[in-house]
Amino acid sequence: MDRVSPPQGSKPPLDLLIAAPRGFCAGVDRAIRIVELTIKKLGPPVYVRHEIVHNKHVVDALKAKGAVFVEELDEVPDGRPVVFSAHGVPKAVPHKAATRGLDFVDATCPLVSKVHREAERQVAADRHILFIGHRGHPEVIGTLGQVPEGKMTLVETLADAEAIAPPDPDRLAFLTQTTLSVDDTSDIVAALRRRFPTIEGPRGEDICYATSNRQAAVKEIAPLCDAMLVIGAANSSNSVRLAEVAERAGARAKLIPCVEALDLNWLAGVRTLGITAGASAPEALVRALVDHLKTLYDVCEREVAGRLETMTFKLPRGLEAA
Ligand code: 10G
Ligand code: SF4
Repeated sequence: MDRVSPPQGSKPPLDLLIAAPRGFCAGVDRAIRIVELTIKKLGPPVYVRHEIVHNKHVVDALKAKGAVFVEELDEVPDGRPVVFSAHGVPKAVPHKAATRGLDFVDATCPLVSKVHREAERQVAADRHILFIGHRGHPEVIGTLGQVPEGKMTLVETLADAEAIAPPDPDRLAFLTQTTLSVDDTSDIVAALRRRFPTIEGPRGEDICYATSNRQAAVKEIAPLCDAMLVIGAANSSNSVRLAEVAERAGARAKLIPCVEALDLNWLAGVRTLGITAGASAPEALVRALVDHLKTLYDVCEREVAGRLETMTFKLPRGLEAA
């Protein structure tokens, strides 16, 4: 959809190229719905282990509806329900919740759960797993925690892939975090396949449709822009990757959580500005940014449509009719 704003007098001109797809993915949509429906079904407070998705605005909106966010299960009182975040959790977490008799709902994205099941399958087939991801990220902690200790080794960089010395080089598999840089991951996978020709793994990697579509959309518009703004949180892996992709594609780029964090000096000399949003950033934040820019500039706004997204995920059983 193309939208052109009328000229607005003496304000300086600013062309906006707004990437599509951007913002919420199907896994984020589903995770937020799960918290809302659990509150509706069981009443507040409903505890959520870790930010349901990495966005303060989403978290605050759910807090207002009766969600209480904690980092560890120990902070959940007996008798109250708990939702696990979209990023997934180590196996020990639902196990501990069950031992305590807690009512828990798993909001792990089905595409992350798919990687979890593949990890189990590869270990059952006696393969050691090389897991490509960023140390300390909750999705990485969750996936590492699907198999017994010592069965999976984290590979963070191309240098790691070149240096790693696995126990049996002929019984290997690789898996990846879902929100990585498509280009960096492809280099790492190529190095692993070159060094370990019998390694098993997905055809490309486990980067999800939403991550790769948002990166592709940024690659389309960044070369046409003087600068690019990415709406998303600093702890949002997929959002951080979007700013990196924009920089590499030739646009000065900045990740900001919301319009209030925008430093107007940063826009000095910018005639064409690209805008996108990470998979956990609500569209309202994009609209607030565009609306603010319209008060300062004579804005000509155009959405540049990339790959069409139609993905939706089913809700967990018991919540569909809540
Ligand atoms: O990009 P990350 O993994 O940091 O998460 P997010 O909450 O910012 O976005 C949604 C993506 C996930 C839930 C990870 S699969
Ligand atoms: Fe699922 Fe991808 Fe969204 Fe993560 S970014 S929640 S894997 S759809």
